[in-house]
Amino acid sequence: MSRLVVVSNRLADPRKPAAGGLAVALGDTLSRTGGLWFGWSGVVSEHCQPGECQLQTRQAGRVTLATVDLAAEDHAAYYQGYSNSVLWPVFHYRLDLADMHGAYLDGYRRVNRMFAAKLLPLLQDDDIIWVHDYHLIPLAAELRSLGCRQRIGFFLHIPVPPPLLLAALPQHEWLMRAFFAYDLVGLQSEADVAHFRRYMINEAGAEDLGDGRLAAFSRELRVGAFPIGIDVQEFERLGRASEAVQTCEALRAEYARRQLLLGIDRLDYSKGIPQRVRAFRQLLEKYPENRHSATLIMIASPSRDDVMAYTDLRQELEGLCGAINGDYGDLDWMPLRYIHRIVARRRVPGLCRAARVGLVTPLRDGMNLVAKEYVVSQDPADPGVLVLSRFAGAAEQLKDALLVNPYDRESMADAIQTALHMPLEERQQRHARLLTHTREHDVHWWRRSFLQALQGHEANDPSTLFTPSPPPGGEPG
Ligand code: ADQ
Repeated sequence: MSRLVVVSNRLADPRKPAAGGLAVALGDTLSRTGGLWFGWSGVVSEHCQPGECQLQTRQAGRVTLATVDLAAEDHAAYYQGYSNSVLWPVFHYRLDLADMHGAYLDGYRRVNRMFAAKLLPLLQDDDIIWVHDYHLIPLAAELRSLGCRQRIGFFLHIPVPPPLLLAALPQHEWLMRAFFAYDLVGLQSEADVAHFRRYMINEAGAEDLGDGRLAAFSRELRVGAFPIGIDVQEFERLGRASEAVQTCEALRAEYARRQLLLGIDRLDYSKGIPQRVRAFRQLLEKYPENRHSATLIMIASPSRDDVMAYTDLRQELEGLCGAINGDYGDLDWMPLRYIHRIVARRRVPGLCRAARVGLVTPLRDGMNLVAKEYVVSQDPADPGVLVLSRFAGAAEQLKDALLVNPYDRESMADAIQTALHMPLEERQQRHARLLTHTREHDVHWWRRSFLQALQGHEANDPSTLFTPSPPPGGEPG
C-alpha cells in the first residue's frame, strides 16, 4: 500500500479532538499508511529570509508532521496577499474585492517553490501525494520541475468561477497551466467542474478526451466532482455528549416562547451575512406575527482581520445588527443576537439542534459544512428546517433543503416564513432525505473516492515531466 503524503497550507495533529472532521479523516489514512503531512507551521518567523525557512519535523503517532515557518514578507505576499486578497475573492466571484498587486505573485511562487524544495527530499518512490487548496496550486509544477514523478492529486475547497472571471486574473494562463502538473484535480461540485473544463478547453486549448480527462501541455489530467462531507459519526457522538445536550437544553429553556433561527460562519464576505440580516429584517416587516417570537442567533467567528475587506464587513454587520435591534427590539425581546466569536466545537451540535431554522445563505461557497452539520444535529422526530443558498456547493446535494437566492431579500424572507411554519410531516420527510444523503456521502466516502480515483488514474508518462512556465513579467526572485 502506497504511503499517503498530504500537503496543505495549515495542518493539525490528527490525534487531537479539536482537529475537526477533515483532519481526522485525513489523519485516519495517514496513520494507517504511516503517512506524512506537510505545510506551513503557522509561525511567522523573524529568523529566516523570504523563501528560505528551515524544515521542522515531529511525530504524531505514525504520522510525520513536517512544517516550515514563513518569513514576514512571505506571509504578507503569499498568504495575506495572493492567496487571500487575490485568489479567494476572484474564485468567489468578487473581482471588485481583489487586490491585484504584482509583488503578491512573486511571494506566492517563492513559497510554493520553497515548499517543493523542502518536501522533495522527504518523498519515497511510491508515495501518493494529495495537495489541498488554492494556496498551493503551483506546488506540483514546482515539484515536477525538481524531478518529482509520483502521482499527485489536488483538491480545491473553494469554487471555480466561470472562465471569463478567471481570465480577469492578470496571471491566469500561468496559474491554470499549473493544474496540468497534477494527475487528478478534485472540485466540490459539478458546476465547478463545468467551469474548469470550459476554461481549459476555451482558454488553454486543452483537448477533451471524455470521461473527465483533458490533455494539454503534453500531459493528461482528470478532473471530477468530489463533494466533501462531514464526519457524521464523530458529529453524532459530539451531539450526544453532555456539553451539546446542555447547550441545547439551556437555549430551549431560555427561548421557550420563541422560534430560534441560527447562522454559524466565519465572518467572511462570501458567507452572505449582511444579506441574511436584511432578509430577517424583511421577515419582521412583511410578516409581523414573527415579532416577539423569531430570534436570530448569529455566531460569526473572527477571520482574516488583517485584510481590509474583512474590516469593512465587520463594520457593516455591526451597523445592521444594531439597527434591527433598535428598530424592532422590545424590553422582553431582541430580534437578533450577534456574537463575533468562535464557539467551542462541542457546543455546535447543541446550538444547531435548538434552532428551528438553520440559515446557511452564502453568496458563494465551495461546499459549506455547516449545512451538513445542521442536518445531522436535528432530532428526526421533530427536525428543524435548513434554508440553504443555491450558490453553496452543498445545494447540488441537499436538494430537500429550502433553496434560496441570497441576493433576493424578498424571496429569502418568504422562505424563512415557510420554514418557520412548515408542518411536522413535511419537516420529517425533508430531513430524512437530507440525513440519508449526508450520511452516505460523509468525509470518509469523500476521501476514499478521491484516493481511489487518484490511484486508479493511469500515470502520465514520466518522460513528459511538466515544466512550469515563468509568470508574465519574468522570473520572480
Ligand atoms: P470554510 O469557508 O471555513 O471552508 P465551512 O464549510 O463553512 O467553511 O466550514 C466551517 C467549519 O467551521 C464548520 O465545521 C463550522 O461548524 C465551523 N465554524 C464556523 N464558524 C464557527 C464559529 N463561529 N464557531 C465555531 N465553529 C465555527 C472551506 C470552504 C467551504 C468548504 C470547506 C471544506 O470555503 O466551502 O465547505 O472549506 O472543504
